[in-house]
Amino acid sequence: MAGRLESTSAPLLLPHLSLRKTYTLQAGERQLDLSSPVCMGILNITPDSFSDGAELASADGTSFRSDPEKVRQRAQVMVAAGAQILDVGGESTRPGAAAVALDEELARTIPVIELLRAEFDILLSIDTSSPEVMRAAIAAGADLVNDIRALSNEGALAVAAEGINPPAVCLMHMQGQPRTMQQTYSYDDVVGEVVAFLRRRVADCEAAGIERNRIMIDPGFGFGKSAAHNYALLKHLPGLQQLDLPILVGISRKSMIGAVTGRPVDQRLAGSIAATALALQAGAHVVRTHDVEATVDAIRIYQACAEA
Ligand code: PT1
Repeated sequence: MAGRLESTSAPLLLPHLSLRKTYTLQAGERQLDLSSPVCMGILNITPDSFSDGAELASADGTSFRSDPEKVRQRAQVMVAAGAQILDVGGESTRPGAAAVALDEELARTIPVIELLRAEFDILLSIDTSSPEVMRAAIAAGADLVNDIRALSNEGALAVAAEGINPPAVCLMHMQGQPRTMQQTYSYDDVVGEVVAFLRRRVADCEAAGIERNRIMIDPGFGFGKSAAHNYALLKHLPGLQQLDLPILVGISRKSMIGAVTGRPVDQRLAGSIAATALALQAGAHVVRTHDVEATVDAIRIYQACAEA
């Protein structure tokens, strides 16, 4: 890598390209090579138009159930487009969303993990904060626990550390709780506070017995942050590299894209991809997205540039 950069006549035009560290994430018994960035496809099992979950609904019932055939198809399309992780979530965590009952979250997510595990040889992620859901999802074949609350619920750290081949974990920063997080937030130094928070949670994980090679970090775009906070975090994403862990970003279709482009959720693809390219250049290793095909193209363009 360094040799390639030295051979160019205008060194360090894109300085972050030379700073990327590579990792291998241990996730259950699987390994994820992060020497080039990877795409995590979103499979939201929620009655939520933002996330397309509504399209996965089965016809009947008052509680939300997904149609297995639609889920399988959506997953198949994402895997064929190059997703290396599928992130299954049963609790909407976008701004304003209410909490979901444990039984409902289990009923939404566990059958989906089981069906995906039977069909796909890729990393499966469970997007939850509930230790009960984590344990059931891991038993059903999940390799990664993606927790917007960074394993802060009682018992979550212990579940994530359990067993001989524990899951990987993604620790995310959030200020407040999804239902109200966009009503009030305050920072003196958003980048410094996010880094300090993640550093503490990583230390808590290690103290609970979670090995470092199973940990990813995430600044939590849109979670208790203004558009300006989100863009400060994107600009200063290289600052997260001081924790020496893989970095996951979730930008896809979020209000930070709408705030700048003025576009509604269904017209935010171009803006999301532009922000993704910046995040990749700033060192992101995993990109969580609804739009796998376009995101994988962005990753390929980034990678070609990095290797030039
Ligand atoms: C994320 C993420 C996530 N985002 C991880 N998990 C969501 N690790 C769910 C908006 O501003 O970034 N990282 N799980 C979705 N949450 C949001 C938040 C959706 C904000 C939309 C917004 O529009």
